[in-house]
Amino acid sequence: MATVAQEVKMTALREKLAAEFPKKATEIREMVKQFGNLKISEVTIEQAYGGMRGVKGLVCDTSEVPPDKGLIIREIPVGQLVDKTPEETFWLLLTGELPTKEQLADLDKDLKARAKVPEYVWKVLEAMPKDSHPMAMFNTAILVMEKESKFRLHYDQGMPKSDYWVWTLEDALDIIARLPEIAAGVYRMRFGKGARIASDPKLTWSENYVKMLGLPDPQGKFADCMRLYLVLHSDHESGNVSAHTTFCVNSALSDLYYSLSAGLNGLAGPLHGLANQECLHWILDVKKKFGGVPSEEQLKQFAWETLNSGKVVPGYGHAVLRITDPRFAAFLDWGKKHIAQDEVFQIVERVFNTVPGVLQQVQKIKDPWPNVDAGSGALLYHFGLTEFDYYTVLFSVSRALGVCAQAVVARAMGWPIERPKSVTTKWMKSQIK
Ligand code: NMX
Ligand code: MLT
Repeated sequence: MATVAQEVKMTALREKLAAEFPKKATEIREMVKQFGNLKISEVTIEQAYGGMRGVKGLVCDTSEVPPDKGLIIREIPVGQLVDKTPEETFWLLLTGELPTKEQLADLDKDLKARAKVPEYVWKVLEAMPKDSHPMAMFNTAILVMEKESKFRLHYDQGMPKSDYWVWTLEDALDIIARLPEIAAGVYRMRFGKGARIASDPKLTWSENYVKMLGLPDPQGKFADCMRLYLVLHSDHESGNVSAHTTFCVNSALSDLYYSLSAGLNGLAGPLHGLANQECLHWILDVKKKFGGVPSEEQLKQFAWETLNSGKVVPGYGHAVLRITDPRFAAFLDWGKKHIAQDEVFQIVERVFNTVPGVLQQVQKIKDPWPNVDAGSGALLYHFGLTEFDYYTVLFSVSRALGVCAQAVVARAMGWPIERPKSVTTKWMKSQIK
């Protein structure tokens, strides 16, 4: 069998990781050996039945989400990353540092060399029912490419455990490089937008995604909005459904094609990533009902109507956060700068000024503040991306950066298959007695 050194080109990214990962793995091994018995969390009956909320039982080094601060990627608050590109963010997630100009250029070149989507992917998508959800199409495309997995190929050939991360990184780069073309292809196919548009080698990863979507963008503002969008959604530590599912499936050494598509199937749920499409629906319902931007009083009433009909107000609340999500704040800032006169955006602003006051009156709601999904749809809508069903695909393209980085780190650290212990309700009762 050929060695990794013979088979894989030594890019700047792999060189950096190859230098860092062994040190980090040794450091963690030593810590576990010395302090492995130290307690870091306890679990109550309420937590066991309540979605494990607040239980510290996972490790994620790519990012953290303190409830009173929001997303911090490798010690940089997300609010300080709003001028970065998704590629820079991916490098940061993996290595803990922002790339130099040369390192970034090397990553850009590497991604471009891997970007071609196999022809059979389009055939599979074309064979799907015309009214398939774009998320079902997108995730099918990722899964159908599983035969390309270099991790599986080398696992079957008996690669040593020390090579797991290298082939996971190879799969991650192959997948990430192709996601813009796949996502844009799904958009054009699903919504009858005409033939696919070719990428342009002179553009960046996210600029190409925008180009291939084919929406008019004469001043490049939509491209800038998407750059920000793809940075903001990239990671949110590892307890959220999409990250945790990807991590769990990957821990069985299912390759990234299997594990990423599994994680993104979780993102397709309305309590997770699909909330962005639900949220814009809610905002447009407001606009329709009141014929434009409503008064705060009208909005309060509308929010109560939603709550009293047993529905959630989409885009508000969070399992971890207890403040306005800094990702929402970043979108709001961007919108104020670029599309302040847009009516839909103005409704988003008014909702932000009104709805938390309503939700604060509902005792059971722990976080009345907006999350990442509360404002993004209004920006997309402004630029003519009006097909709500597609919004979670955009979230997926971005989330792939974080969950793929998490998988590479996990394989480099040699973490085992995930297998927490479950108990029965009878056992719970026996503890009470
Ligand atoms: N509107 C109405 N009810 C809410 C809301 C809301 N925005 N947020 C929480 N609640 C309810 C929640 O349904 C639960 O009710 P019940 O006990 O009857 O089931 C109760 O308040 C307690 O929930 P929390 O402990 O505050 O929240 P939890 O951690 O369980 O759930 C979310 C977090 C995000 C799922 C929840 O706040 C929600 O459903 N929000 C609206 C949907 C949304 O915006 N999701 C996107 C999350 C971000 N993302 O991109 O993934
Ligand atoms: C996310 O970005 O994954 C969401 O905010 C949900 C979460 O963190 O639980």
